[in-house]
Amino acid sequence: MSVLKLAKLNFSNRCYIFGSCSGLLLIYIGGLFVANPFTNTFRLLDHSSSSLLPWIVGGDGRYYFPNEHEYPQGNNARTERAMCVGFAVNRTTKSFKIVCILEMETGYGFEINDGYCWRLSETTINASSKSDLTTRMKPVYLDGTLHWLRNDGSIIAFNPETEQARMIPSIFHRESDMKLLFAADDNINRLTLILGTKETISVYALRKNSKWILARQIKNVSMEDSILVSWNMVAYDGKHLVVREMKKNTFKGLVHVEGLVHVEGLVHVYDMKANSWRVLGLPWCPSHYDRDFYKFMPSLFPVEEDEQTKVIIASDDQRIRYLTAVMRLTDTTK
Ligand SMILES: *[C@@H]1O[C@H](CO)[C@@H](O)[C@H](O)[C@H]1NC(C)=O
Ligand SMILES: *[C@@H]1O[C@H](CO)[C@@H](O)[C@H](O)[C@H]1NC(C)=O
Ligand SMILES: CC(=O)N[C@H]1CO[C@H](CO)[C@@H](O)[C@@H]1O
Repeated sequence: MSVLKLAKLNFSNRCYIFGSCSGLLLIYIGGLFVANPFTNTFRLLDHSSSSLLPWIVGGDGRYYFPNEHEYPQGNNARTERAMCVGFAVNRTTKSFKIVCILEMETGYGFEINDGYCWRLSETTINASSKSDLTTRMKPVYLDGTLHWLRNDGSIIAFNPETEQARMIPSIFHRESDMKLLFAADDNINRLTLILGTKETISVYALRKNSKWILARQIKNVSMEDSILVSWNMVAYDGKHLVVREMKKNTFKGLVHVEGLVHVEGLVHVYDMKANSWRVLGLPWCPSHYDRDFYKFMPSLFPVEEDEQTKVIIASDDQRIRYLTAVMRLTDTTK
């Protein structure tokens, strides 16, 4: 597989993709679903007894969290805390686990769902220094372990199978104008940190000694300052780096609405082997949701449950219409 498959997230109250792993999506559309877009199958999970998810997906203005942060809006909680939800698929057993990282007074705890129930892992981990999880930076699943990045560059690693947690004390220095992407290089099986300025994008790989080593430096894609609204690095797999640029609409003939800037998104892909940029497409995407891109690799992994525990959903359920629409986004034949 040489090309990144992207599933674009259409962010609205009704829809949020939490994760994509081995061809399965963890997605919220009025309910929490695990879906396989390739086989067009899905499964509804009960998230009501999770200590984190109702707070993230709720939208009624009442939010409470163990550390007593209050968010006035559900969408805020969603955009800023959705990265606490990790999604992992075990390719051998073809089973999935959802892991929520819980920030507590002195450290972190983990809540796990294996498709049936939510439970708190006995594992907790204390950090030696205080640093927040990097907002909106999705956890990276590598070597059977979920990794969450903190603002100081250290990483919290949790293995959903063994339920062992550890801190990786890596640090990096980031200038305030630098863009950041936490990812994995699938070729060399290493965690990767990508720091970008408008001129240069630097790719760092994590060594066994917990040091970030500069692996690669590439020139940015040329972006026209006069029409550039924002840009971000949104996906990386070791072969390709995906950059999303938001720029003022330059199409002629569009009715200009006063006070409203027409913004369009442009997706650039850098081929790490060919050392070249190309334009992937010009999808419509809302300007403020930079990170809503997902690597997607079709698989035949099942999501169905056994008949006894199956949650029946009417076929005309509104949520299924949305879910089907989102699953279609990943159709790579179009
Ligand atoms: C973390 O710190 C708390 C309070 O100091 C302590 O009770 C707990 O045992 C510690 N956990 C670990 C895993 O060290
Ligand atoms: C998948 O599950 C099996 C059985 O529990 C376990 O031995 C294996 O380590 C798991 N693989 C990963 C990558 O977690
Ligand atoms: C926006 C911006 O700074 N673009 C620069 C990207 O890098 C090229 C050289 O590779 C410059 O010419 C552009 O000005």
